[in-house]
Amino acid sequence: MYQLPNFRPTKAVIDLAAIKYNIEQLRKHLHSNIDIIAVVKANAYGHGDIQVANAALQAGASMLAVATPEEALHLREFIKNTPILILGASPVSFAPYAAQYNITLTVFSVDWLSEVAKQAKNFEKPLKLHIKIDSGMGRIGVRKQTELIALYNAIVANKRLIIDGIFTHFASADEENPKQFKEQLATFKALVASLPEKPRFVHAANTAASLIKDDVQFDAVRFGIAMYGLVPSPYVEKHLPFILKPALSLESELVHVKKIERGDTVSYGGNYVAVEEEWIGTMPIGYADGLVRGLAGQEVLIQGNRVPIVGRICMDQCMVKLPYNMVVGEKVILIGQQHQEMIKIEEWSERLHTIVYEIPCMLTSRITRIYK
Ligand code: PMH
Repeated sequence: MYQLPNFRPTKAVIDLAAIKYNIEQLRKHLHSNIDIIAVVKANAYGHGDIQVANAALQAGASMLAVATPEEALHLREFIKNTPILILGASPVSFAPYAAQYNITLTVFSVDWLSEVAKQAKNFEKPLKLHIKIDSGMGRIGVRKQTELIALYNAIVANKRLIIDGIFTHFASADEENPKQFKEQLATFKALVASLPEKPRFVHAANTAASLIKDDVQFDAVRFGIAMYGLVPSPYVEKHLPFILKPALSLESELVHVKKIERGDTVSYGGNYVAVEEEWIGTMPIGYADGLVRGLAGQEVLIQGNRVPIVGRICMDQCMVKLPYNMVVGEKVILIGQQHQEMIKIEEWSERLHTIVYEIPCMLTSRITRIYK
């Protein structure tokens, strides 16, 4: 793939070996006949869809899952034969493209299906479908047995449509209280059992369910966040069956270093005021890169020291308070390890009162992803 040279020193480094390691560990943890569906939606949670998908396939995944038609078509340009499942709703107008490019669609509405069925005779190849069950997530999916059977019959009646799978999604598999998880699992199992014939792929488990729940592997698991080496929740962290290796680090460099005097201010609003002589470094990363303003005060690593971001974060730049004079070009780690110190994605997500998932997704396309 053609990549422009990277002049700006701000970059996300993606360790594909870590991604492979995480999948290989999952492979060992699962029963041997279970397929791994690598969830690479949202540009592989911000890590880079094609590179992550290839690494995942090399490590033992056999299917890819995305959220939108655009994401599926982008993958298909580079990855020819692997099944790609779109987990979200696709417009009827996309169905002919899906059939042509071997992209599997999620179906949960009889109305949608009858519109697609009308066009199906013109499809170049049969269209593969996975039925989505809403067992309690309340997002998309069939909720009642009558709806499910109607959908099933409508698919079976059309020779150009194939029921390749049926699946559901858990709302709270990563939480300590198992009540909702158990109810969802029972609902899903009962609905699957009501079908005249089991589709090839029954799947339900996300990362949390794959790692810490029993009796939930069915034919395949959908592995997302842990593939990137991140843990869905503190509860899952306590029960992890194997260690995960984070794949993403974020780095930059000092582009300017200066001494300021007591009373001097830093950045917009002038609300960071030096209380003594201070060394201030400037880094070329800001909120337009995903270093959102709520991260003011967050520490970064320089020469193995924890150093705080001071003043307001600007669109393209921000400032740090250095412990002493340093040279321009000094490396800065915003996420990752330097010497004995480590800044985990969890540190950012806690500061921002969010989940780890959101952090790599919010690094914008201006940040070049480098692969190692
Ligand atoms: N399957 C579906 C349908 C999903 O929506 C997701 C993640 C996964 C599997 C993978 O989950 P994991 O990353 O926990 O393994 N979806 C989302 C979401 O919609 N918001 O955050 C994560």
